Amino acid sequence: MATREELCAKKSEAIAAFTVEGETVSCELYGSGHINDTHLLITRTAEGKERRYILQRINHVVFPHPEEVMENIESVTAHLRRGILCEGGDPDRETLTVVKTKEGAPYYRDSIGSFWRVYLYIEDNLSLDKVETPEQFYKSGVAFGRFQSRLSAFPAETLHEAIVDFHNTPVRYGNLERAIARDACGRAAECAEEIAFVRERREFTELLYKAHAEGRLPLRVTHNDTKLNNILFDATTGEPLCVIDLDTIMPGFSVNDFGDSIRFGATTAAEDETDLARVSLDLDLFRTFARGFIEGCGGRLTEEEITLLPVGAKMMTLECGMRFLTDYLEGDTYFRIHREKHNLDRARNQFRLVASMEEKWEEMAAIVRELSH
Ligand code: ADP
Ligand code: GN1
Ligand code: MG
Repeated sequence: MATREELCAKKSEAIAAFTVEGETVSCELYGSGHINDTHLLITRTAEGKERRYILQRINHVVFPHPEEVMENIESVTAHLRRGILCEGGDPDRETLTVVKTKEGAPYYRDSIGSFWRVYLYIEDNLSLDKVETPEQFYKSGVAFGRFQSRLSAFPAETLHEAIVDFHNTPVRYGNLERAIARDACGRAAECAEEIAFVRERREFTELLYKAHAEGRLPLRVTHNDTKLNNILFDATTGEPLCVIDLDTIMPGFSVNDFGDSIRFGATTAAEDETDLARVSLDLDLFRTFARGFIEGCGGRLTEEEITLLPVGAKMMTLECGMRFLTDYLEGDTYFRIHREKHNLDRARNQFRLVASMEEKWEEMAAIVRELSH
């Protein structure tokens, strides 16, 4: 494992490999993603013009085949660009632009085996870790719905499965049981309550896969990581500008894209809030986002998919909690943590949100029924 210092040295090696304009002015860690090492790279050209880029070290423990991830991103963004151009939009701001290496590749592999990529920095953007106004959340629903509908004609069979079984909740359940059985860090005893909570919901984890097997739920090309901070807003107009973090685009269920946004955005507290009394589902935000998402999907969602939207919300919240708990039991090797027990705090928070959804289940169902007419 390389040290942070070694990685810093590799950063310069990586920058030199790409066709970025000008000389480096600065390159600092940026944003609040849990997975990749993201840097804002600022350069200055010979004419004195400042240029900005996003330089990322792709987490290749999480993404074992970064070259396949980049192949997916290149073909998906090419498809999106064509659609944006047809609609008279600006593809350089409304989708990600991959900057190539001097050898024409979409990524660079450094001398210690880390993978790097560069995107054009999307200027004048606003990145949100928390919903500020209901209107904003409604618009993010439209944007994620539209994103899915823009990809409805994309040939799904050409996509690599970037992370196998990423949102296969029954498989995630199995992973958790294995982590409990191994108890590699001796942490299972302290998580007895959380483990019991998940076990009581084992059958629920299978619900969407059953619906799919029975032909009631189609596979679509989905984003699979629809957190609010994976959309950039236009800082001037406040409109959603660009869906980012395209690493996990794969065939999946529409209701899970809906659900992950609810998990992160329609809660009354941050994902890692430790005061659980502050964590609950905000039904107004749930309604607002559902309205936007259904609208953005442009009539493509089936009635069954609309009915299953609340299930998607609970599924993604339970699954995310299970993933945080698994990572805690395995010694925090997947999600970036910023304090001790961070993953356990996140898991507890997500399970509290699941419980809140269960308390408000009838209202959630009534809202989507109402919106489907
Ligand atoms: P992670 O997978 O770790 O979440 P992301 O690709 O989402 O990584 O990037 C982390 C953050 O960096 C984003 O939430 C966003 O704030 C910022 N970011 C990423 N790409 C761009 C871009 N092209 N232009 C501007 N900001 C970006
Ligand atoms: C990760 O990459 P980021 O921070 O946008 C994770 C998501 C989780 C999320 C929880 C590739 O998202 O699946 O829902 O953290 N991404 C990956 O906040 O595992
Ligand atoms: Mg992200």
